Amino acid sequence: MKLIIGNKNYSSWSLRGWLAAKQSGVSFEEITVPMFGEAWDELKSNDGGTQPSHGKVPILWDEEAVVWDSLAILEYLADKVGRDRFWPKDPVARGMARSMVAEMHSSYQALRSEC
Ligand SMILES: N[C@@H](CCC(=O)N[C@@H](CS)C(=O)NCC(=O)O)C(=O)O
Repeated sequence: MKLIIGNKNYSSWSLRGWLAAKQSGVSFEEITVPMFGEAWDELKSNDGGTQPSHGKVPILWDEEAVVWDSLAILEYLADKVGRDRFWPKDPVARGMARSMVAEMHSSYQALRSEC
């Protein structure tokens, strides 16, 4: 398994994918790409197929599977190793956890851009 990420300090999306991969317990190769600036633009336009979707990180490769969104990565890994590693067992807590994740994933774009 191979995870392509940016700088974990500046890319919370990358951190989310990395945390999911760590939490899965599956060993993986971590590939950090330089983000932003000319090198990043060059990599995105000339990447040899590591950026399948939209030129963003994180991206998880697992054999023939490629998953390019942090929440999709978490769900892919939950399917792979067991959902109890990722989500609370209690249905009430699980509902709250899913709500928090969905809200974070779909919202706060302006705040994130500002920060
Ligand atoms: N919805 C995606 C968002 C990914 C995303 O926006 N990644 C940023 C990380 S800072 C990125 O790669 N930005 C680079 C760019 O837009 O050129 C996810 O959850 O993985």
